[in-house]
Amino acid sequence: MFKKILIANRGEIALRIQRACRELGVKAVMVYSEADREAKYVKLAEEAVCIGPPPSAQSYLNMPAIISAAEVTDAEAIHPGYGFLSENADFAERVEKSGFQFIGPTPESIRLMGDKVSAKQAMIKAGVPCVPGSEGELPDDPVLIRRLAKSVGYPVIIKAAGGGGGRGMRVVHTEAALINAVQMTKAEAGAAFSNPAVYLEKYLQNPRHIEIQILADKHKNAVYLGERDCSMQRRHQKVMEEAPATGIPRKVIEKVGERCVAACKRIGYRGAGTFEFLYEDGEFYFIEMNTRVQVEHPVTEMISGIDIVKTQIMVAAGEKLPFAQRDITLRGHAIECRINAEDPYKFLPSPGRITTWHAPGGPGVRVDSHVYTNYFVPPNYDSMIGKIIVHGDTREQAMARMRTALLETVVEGINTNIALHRELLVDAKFMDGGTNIHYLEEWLSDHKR
Ligand code: MV4
Repeated sequence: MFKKILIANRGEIALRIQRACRELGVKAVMVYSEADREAKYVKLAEEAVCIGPPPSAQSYLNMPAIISAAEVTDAEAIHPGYGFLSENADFAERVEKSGFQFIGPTPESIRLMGDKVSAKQAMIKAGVPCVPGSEGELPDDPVLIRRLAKSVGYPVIIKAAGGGGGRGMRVVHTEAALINAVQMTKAEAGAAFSNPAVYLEKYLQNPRHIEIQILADKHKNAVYLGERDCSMQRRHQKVMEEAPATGIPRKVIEKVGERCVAACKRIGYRGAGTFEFLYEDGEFYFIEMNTRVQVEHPVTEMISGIDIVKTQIMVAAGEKLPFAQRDITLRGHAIECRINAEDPYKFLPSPGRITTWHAPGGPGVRVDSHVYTNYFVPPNYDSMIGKIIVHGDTREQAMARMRTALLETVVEGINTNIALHRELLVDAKFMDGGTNIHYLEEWLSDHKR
């Protein structure tokens, strides 16, 4: 095992990784920007290094500053968390060239999955079900594009190879709009991602967003830890996640989970990863893979009893996965509410000083947050200030526990989206389960104020 690792992130995930290090007996070096100097996880760290001024570009995205911090503190490995440099293949490469272990997959795997065209091609080869569409990048010939779209059937969606997470895509409903949409998407993709390549898929109109969590080691072992339903989202920002997904037969999950594991083995994937799928009419369709730990990983930890962050560190150190697929049993139901410093209905960021922070507790309640009374939420970063995660024997019990947890939570001094969560947890359709990716946005437009 490593003696010391550097945590190249901030906020709740920096604290989450620090906790995993303490449990493993690994020393953790925190890095922080000038905006995060007073954060408790920085103060409580055995070692911390300032890597620059508040803007991310000069701190949490500053590769030389982060690698220098690892050098001066004699860290052996770097954990990137999520966001920032976590899915930057060039960073992973520079980390390894500098002699450190990147806690995550190889730069080649990150690159393969970062290009959505090569990711999809790899998945097709590995037998993972994908959305029908172009086999690779779209050709230039309008005749070929029209022929393809017609054979797939309208509506279709044009997506940038360099996009992902909702960036660089356009839905097309008619042949008349097709070629212009392709041109526009290519131009935007060229400007935004320096890669004008686009691909085409059938547009699924009412899918759910279901993702499969996997863990893999350096010895060709891989497992899946079931699924998460992340359909409750607004503008590609997830709001609430849960596991298991209501109404999807276990046999169907097992089949797609086994496909994901096979894909991991085929591409030599290692570390934690998530296969994102759209699920419609009983079928799974792969859309993207995330090559990092995700915000919503605690939902899976709660139903599996497996510490995903600890496992990431263990497999990066070369250890074998300490469990096989048959050892993994999923129990009960978990729900996560992301707590954001924002106006609950206008969604404008609400940074500033938290004058009261009272966290919930009780059976099956977990709070992953770095904030505290008198903490100042800096305006420079993402507005998420923490997550409340609950576990119960059933979905009903989990929802009841979440209602209690949200009732107990007190945040004063800034606005948060807690009121939105409270309303969603008594919404009849949400309570029935199985709502799709459009449900929250439709609900918001029906509940305008
Ligand atoms: C789609 C789709 C429908 N059909 N692809 C959006 C984010 C990116 N990961 C892929 N996205 C979508 N791809 C096909 N073929 C609908 C979406 C989509 C979406 C997906 C997951 C979660 C929320 C979403 C919100 C709008 C659109």
